[in-house]
Amino acid sequence: MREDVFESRLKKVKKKHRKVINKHNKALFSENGIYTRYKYPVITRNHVPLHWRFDLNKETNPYFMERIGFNAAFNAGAIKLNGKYLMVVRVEGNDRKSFFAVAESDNGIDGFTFWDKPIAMPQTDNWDTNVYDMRLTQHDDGWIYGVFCTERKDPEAPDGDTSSAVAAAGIARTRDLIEWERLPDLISTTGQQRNVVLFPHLIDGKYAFYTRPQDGFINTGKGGGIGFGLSDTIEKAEVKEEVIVDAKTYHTIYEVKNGLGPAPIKTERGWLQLAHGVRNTAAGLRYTLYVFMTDLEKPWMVTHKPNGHFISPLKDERVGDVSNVVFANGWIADEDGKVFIYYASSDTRMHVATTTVDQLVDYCLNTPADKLHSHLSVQTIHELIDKNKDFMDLLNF
Ligand code: M1P
Repeated sequence: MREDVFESRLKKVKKKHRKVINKHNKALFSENGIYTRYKYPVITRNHVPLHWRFDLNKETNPYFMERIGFNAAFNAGAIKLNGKYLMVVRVEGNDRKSFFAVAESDNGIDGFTFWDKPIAMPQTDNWDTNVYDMRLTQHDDGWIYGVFCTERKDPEAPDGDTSSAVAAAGIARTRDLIEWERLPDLISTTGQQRNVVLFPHLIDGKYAFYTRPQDGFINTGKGGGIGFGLSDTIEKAEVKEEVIVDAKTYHTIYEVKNGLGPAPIKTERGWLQLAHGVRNTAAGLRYTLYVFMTDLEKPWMVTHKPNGHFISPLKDERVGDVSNVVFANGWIADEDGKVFIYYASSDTRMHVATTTVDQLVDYCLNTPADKLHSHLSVQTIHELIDKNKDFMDLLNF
């Protein structure tokens, strides 16, 4: 009897898993023409390898029950290495601890499979309680850096407060995403840090970080938005001064807070930047993605900023562990100019959207900016209508 249970469950679980991994993705028609969404998520918790979940020994697991459960697979950093599209995924166990694991695909849009084991991240003297949202940077110094959020219980929390936490930027480096060297966390004088991204080049001989200073763990408080600062060294990184690159702003999609996504993509016109913006609603916080461009020489100066969101949660993406959220900390620009944007929906699963560097540059240069008032939004629409007046025949059927 027991033998039957083990074997039949193993067979069914294997079949289901294979179906998930082998699912062919399908490009959807792009209504906005800016990027293409895909039908299926690229990574979900169902992609987690079976040997991470099940004890495969019939003697010790006669009912073939799951021993370790996984809740979500999201907020992945991304990089192309040796011709493979790689995501460093935030995998979250049922125990609410997240960790990093590499998933690989040949074409960037389907067939993502996890490497054999999750990353064993070395610890500093102050152990991480939880780690997440790694941004990968292929730096000029030859290392691949992973900058991520390390979260620990707030040592100042009053007795009985088992929730207050402190967020800081953890830093580790690698050449192959397998062996990692852990460096001390970023020291910043502006409070807690999340969404920290290492810029790929030295500036004035210093390491440069995009930051997101915040007074508290959830609320950014006086932390004004996406910041930028320099550090003399990476081995003991410290940002003594931060300038605000992109401020949170009243009645925009980044009214409550914002944070940079992946390391920027260099183009002839400037650095392409992908970020998330957060606003409050009666249904809770809403996270959307936006794109802007910064100056080539002064990557802390915004040169072009299209209005509103670039990607917002749609259909199934809207529901998950933390609903109404899209978040991105990974993208890959191929040699031919194709861009793969890896975004997570509702803190649950990973998706891809594809576009090109040219399209993103065009989007930045030619999408009107947010003029921050309804009547000015109407004025912008009127301008487009006027510009179109000699071309209206094109809309006839
Ligand atoms: O739950 C939505 C996101 O919330 C945080 O982002 P931020 O620091 O900008 O508020 C992060 O915990 C992120 O992982 C999460 O997806």
